[in-house]
Amino acid sequence: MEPKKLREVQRFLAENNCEGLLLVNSGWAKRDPNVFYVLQTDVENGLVWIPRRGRPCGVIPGFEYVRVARSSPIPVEKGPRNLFEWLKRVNKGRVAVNGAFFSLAEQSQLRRFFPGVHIKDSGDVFARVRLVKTEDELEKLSIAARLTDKIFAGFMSELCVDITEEYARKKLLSLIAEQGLEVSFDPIVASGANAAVPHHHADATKLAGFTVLDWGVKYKGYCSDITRTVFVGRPAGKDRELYARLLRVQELGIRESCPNAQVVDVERKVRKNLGKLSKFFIHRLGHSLGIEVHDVTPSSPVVFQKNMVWTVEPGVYIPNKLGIRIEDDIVITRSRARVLTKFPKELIVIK
Ligand SMILES: [Mn+2]
Repeated sequence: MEPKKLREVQRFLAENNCEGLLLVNSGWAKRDPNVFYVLQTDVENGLVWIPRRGRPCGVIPGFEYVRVARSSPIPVEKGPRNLFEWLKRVNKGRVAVNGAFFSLAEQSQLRRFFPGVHIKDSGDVFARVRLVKTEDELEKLSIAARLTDKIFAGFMSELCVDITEEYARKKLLSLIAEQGLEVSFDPIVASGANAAVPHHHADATKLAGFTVLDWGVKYKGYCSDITRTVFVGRPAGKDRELYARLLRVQELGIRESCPNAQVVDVERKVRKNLGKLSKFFIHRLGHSLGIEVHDVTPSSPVVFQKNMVWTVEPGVYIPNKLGIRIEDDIVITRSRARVLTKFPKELIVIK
């Protein structure tokens, strides 16, 4: 954890009179991304303890200890059978936890060792810390984007008429695996009327008409997220116009994303420019990007700042008819937005 980020967490602990902040992973299905953020590796089970003063520490079960200790940027210790017992050494009564990932079952385990413990929700602390990326994170995110561009070029050349969404999705998955990468989420391939459903699950539908391809990879735990919409078949003039309109608006969204701009204001401008089509734009303009593909953000309105990484992804979804979405990943610099995903955006027609 960068010293500046650590200080931000510790300031919260001091202000709230907590001994420290406890993060818990218990099982692959219940992992707090903040544990990855601190340890920079995935553990099935483990604790992270961030004391009010001093360095954070990882508490890892014996069988995982050697692997984690080798790569962790913070000191780690081999934990006892019940990891919570380790806390006896450090905790005196008031603990902050990440309420979004700390279960009632964990709460009762904690109370077994500390009957009178006072538990405080850390709320937005990590959301604020993770919002602005470090140089190291920016490098990983831009490599993820670069790899995405490269894979997309290969994927496009595999697309043709007469294949199904599911076939295209599997092809993409194999191209990602060939690069030794993992997906940042299950790729979306949505064609024709299916594309009107933003999170459509690929099925046996043959590609025809506007086809939304929305996917991303993880590089060292850091995500990319890109969407291009291609046309399979022969687009009519009005299809090309609709696509061009959305592309202009997407580029406007990128231009308007600069330091001190409110995210909601950028979205408002995009909607205004979509005019009557804005009623078919049924989701947010974008989201933060980091170790989660929809990275956690504070509950208060976000103002763009230098080194934030965001997506810009307006879409038009006409129910039972068509869907188009164009998405890039951007990083906010001192004066503007720099685009990380560089795959071309002119309408690709597949015949
Ligand atoms: Mn996205």
